[in-house]
Amino acid sequence: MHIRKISAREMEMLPTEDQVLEYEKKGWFVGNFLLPEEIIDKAIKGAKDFYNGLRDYDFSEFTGIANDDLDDTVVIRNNEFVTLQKRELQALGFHQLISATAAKLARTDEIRLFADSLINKCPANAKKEGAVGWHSDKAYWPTCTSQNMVTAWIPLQDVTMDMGPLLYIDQSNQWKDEKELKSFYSFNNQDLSLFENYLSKNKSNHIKSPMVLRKGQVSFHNCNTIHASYPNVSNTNRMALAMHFQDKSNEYQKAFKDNGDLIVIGYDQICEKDSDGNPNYSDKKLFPKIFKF
Ligand SMILES: O=C(O)CCC(=O)C(=O)O
Repeated sequence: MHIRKISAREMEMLPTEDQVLEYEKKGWFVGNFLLPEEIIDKAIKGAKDFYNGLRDYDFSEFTGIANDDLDDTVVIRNNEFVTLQKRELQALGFHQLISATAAKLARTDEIRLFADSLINKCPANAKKEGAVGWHSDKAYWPTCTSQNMVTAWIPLQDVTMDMGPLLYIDQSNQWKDEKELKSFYSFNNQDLSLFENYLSKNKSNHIKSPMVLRKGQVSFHNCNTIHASYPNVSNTNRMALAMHFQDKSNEYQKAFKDNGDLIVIGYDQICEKDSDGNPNYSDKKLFPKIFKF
């Protein structure tokens, strides 16, 4: 894959040292740039074509990854590795300003893809479903050695409060060793109040920050930052592309369940294996290098 060098003008839009320090404290950051509208409009068309079954690149192994079909009864549609399937989504997700910002925040000089997720949150149904449950991304990736992986959340339209914006808990990246919290995590859990009651009792000063963003803005979060989103109670779809990035140092490590079983995450099932038979998180096909300073 050809990696375009970042221009001097783009360099000026990357986070400053003070902003990186603030991100390390708070766990999230909104980029200093606004993406060109044209790239997002093309990505919207690409997403619609993707939902209609069109693909630009071969990607045929879906074991263990989200690959939802259009289903009128389900309010959230989640599809992973769409940037390796559709050209316009790749142009957006691999945009240099996004990956360079992630590199700065992770204090690395190289970024590899780890996964991506195209999420279409339709207007909530009568049961008011459509929440994304509280979780940290790292809780899903115990097989990663890095604590500095970064997710970029790229809305494909303005996101207002009624559309169920991504919601961060400030400084929750610093709670990464509190095992009790993990029992609440689940992307698919529709009941956000259970964890919120826990927070009221145990973290009474916590601050929730909703990502009410304009089209073109991008928010970034550390893999340990706890986040969720409420149902979309507006009348329009809320579409977003989440890009999960590895810093250069990230490698596979063996991780085990409480009962001693080996944890195998979805991506482990479809990536290349190293000479010991372990997942290779530098697999050039599934986890391509997309940025280098
Ligand atoms: O779009 C959402 O509501 C969820 C996104 C998410 O979980 C993520 O960006 O890590």
